[in-house]
Amino acid sequence: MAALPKKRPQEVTLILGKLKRHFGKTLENASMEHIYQACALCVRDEIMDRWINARNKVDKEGKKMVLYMSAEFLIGRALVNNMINLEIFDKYKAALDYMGVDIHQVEQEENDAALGNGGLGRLAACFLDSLSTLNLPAMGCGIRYEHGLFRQRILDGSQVEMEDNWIETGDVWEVENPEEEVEIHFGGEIHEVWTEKGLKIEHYNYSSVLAVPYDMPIVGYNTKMPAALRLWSARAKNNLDMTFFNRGDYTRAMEERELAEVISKVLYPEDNHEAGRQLRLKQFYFFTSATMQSMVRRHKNLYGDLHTLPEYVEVQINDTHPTLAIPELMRILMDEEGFGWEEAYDVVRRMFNYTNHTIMSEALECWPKDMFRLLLPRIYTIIDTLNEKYCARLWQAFPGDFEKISSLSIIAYNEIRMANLCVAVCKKVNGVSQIHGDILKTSLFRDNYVMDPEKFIAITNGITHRRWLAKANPPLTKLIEKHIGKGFLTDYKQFDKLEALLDNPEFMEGFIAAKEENKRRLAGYVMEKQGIEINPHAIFDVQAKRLHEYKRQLLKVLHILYLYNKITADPASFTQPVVFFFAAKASPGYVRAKNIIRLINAVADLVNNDPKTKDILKVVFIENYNVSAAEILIPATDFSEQLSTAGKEASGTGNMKFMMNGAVTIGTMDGANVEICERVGRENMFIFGATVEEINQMQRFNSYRPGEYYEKDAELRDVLNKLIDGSLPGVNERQFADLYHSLIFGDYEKADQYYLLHDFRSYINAFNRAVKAYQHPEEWYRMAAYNTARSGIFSSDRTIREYNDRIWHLEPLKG
Ligand code: CR1
Repeated sequence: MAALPKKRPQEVTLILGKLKRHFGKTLENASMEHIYQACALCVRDEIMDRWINARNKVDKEGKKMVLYMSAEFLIGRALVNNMINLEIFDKYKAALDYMGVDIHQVEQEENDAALGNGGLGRLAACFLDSLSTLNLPAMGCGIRYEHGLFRQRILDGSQVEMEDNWIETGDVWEVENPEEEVEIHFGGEIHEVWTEKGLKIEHYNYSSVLAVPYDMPIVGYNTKMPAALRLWSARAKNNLDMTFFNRGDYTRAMEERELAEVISKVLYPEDNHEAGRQLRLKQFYFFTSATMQSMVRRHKNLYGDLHTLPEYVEVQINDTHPTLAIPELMRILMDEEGFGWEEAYDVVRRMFNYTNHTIMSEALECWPKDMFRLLLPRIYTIIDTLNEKYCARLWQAFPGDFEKISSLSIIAYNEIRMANLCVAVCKKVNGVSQIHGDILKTSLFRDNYVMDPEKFIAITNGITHRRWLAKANPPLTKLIEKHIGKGFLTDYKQFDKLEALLDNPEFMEGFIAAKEENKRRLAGYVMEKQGIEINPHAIFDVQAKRLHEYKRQLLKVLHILYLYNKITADPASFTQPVVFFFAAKASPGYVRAKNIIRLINAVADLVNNDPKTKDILKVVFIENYNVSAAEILIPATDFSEQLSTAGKEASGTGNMKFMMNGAVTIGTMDGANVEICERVGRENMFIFGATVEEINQMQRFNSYRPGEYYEKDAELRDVLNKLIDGSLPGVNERQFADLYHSLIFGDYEKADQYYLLHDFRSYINAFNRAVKAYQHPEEWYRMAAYNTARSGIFSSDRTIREYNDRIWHLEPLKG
């Protein structure tokens, strides 16, 4: 049948109008980037009315709101996500089709807004989506880094970092609000002066930087209440110093500006690691001070009396990075608003809540006291007083126990410990999975828990199923909608309805077809971006996350070498084709992590080119893992690799994304894997490795001897020797000597700190069980679909509901 002449969709006129007015272009001479910009402007128009309306309502009705403060927001692309949430995707797709333009090509013009490192930043982004979808009044507060997380290239097998420029295509979503700028003060001296009203603190000789807010709308699904993401950008007070300019010293004339603006130039690329550098401290004070100042200004305008702040604002601190908001609000209330200490403290203690995301000691933020005092003299004295008063309380709880008091105090050994400050002041402290919450109570904050048991709670992380299912996995989403309708998009409990469909052949066929389509899409992506051909019928085994020793990408590498040894010795011993995908960025200063990337690529070279293995094993390192790559990788996955050493991964959120997209987990009893296991049962995932208790035991008795595994297990020994015997192509023999030594002997630290050799056999066993299960397609896909069906609870809508019920108590905005 000949296609009927299509009616011209109305959106065509809108897009063409933007092209003309904003860029002076017609469709014929517009670039793909122009078309992206034009579409984004159209979508923005659709958001603005709702956005303004919602904000006015919150103010008028005097609603309480949450400030979600975070140094990181890992947003990704906005265009298609916004279209889906506004339910206008189909219309725009039809309009672009009509114009002969592929919407997915348009989508790719947008650079990811990668203002975060990994799980912590992505969690913040998912939370904003859920807050908006649930119509809860919220604002995300962070830094407008000009350059987000570096782009990664792999050259000769090694990671090379390149500059990110998200703003080039991201600025279409932001609204600059220069009239709301505030001034931030660094350095200088403070003096106490007696006035008629008593003691007053004055701050002299400081240097000033301006903070200018840029607001970005965050559109939840079918929301009445788009949230705002407010990102602060640093600007100099004076663009040019005219004294120097007039003398002809143009470089000096520009200096102040350069020094000021460096504050919001670039995101620190460290995940789960604290660098303790001065610029980072500046960044944190910069955005926390700006946020507190603008919060106070708004409250005064709307309600007048600052004593009522806690009735209108909850502050959630995403890890310790925004902790300085606490002493900063004390400063504003006392030094600028005339509050006394107790009066100010009473406001502050009722507003702040802290989420802990890690127990890794290298990630717990501590600042050198002298550096801190020089940069933030007034904030220092406030923290000092907080510490004094807190120590007095500790003394009552643990009289005479100096050791305990000094371990709990905020300042000790010339360091300021941010986690202790948060625990001392905040009204709730939460872990991010049940097991992590328990570890906080029994180890990291054990003594605080004894003092304030009701303060400590656990709220398991979640992911927004709009981005991670509806956007990332169109074929599966369509299938689900066909069978249970669209209700699940705003009601995660409806995932449960899928369980009944596991016996429905039509649903199951659709499920398999969706997985196959997603695998072909990933194969196309890998071919296009990296020129690598992969077999879409192989098992897709994926480990995608930041590169960290505790996440144990190295364990996966050892396993691949094990399979390689097996197959080259006896080709009949393993015949199931598997593609092993790795996707990971390493912090540029983390030498061992970068060397693991080098190793992955060397192993890829080895197995992908050996005629004995190349049709069975394939190793693919996905370059530049980011939100957009994850959206393609995750829906195509069969085996979700979650291999962290038990007790180390606070939650993990990738694990939830994979599960929801019908991958089956191979994992340790760590973080949220434990809860995935509770949801699907041990028979629907592949658990391996030491448990937290077993590891604690080995640590307590100092009984772990990795060398013994090396000696007793000949296959393991053959694998480890491959690292240093010259088998790996393209590197010299010393390249991986450090990794080899760290596992068997250790040097500065203990050998094999992350228990790879301990868990090696147990892992192989779990992997083999998974392969066996995969070879029975009917049972396999049932298991995969069951994982999807049971994943609803990991929606961040559930998580946000819990934060709201247990901490914030906000009321949703109504129609
Ligand atoms: C944890 O390592 C967790 C995310 C989000 C990370 C990860 O297990 O899923 O936070 N922690 O809660 C982190 O980045 C600085 O700490």
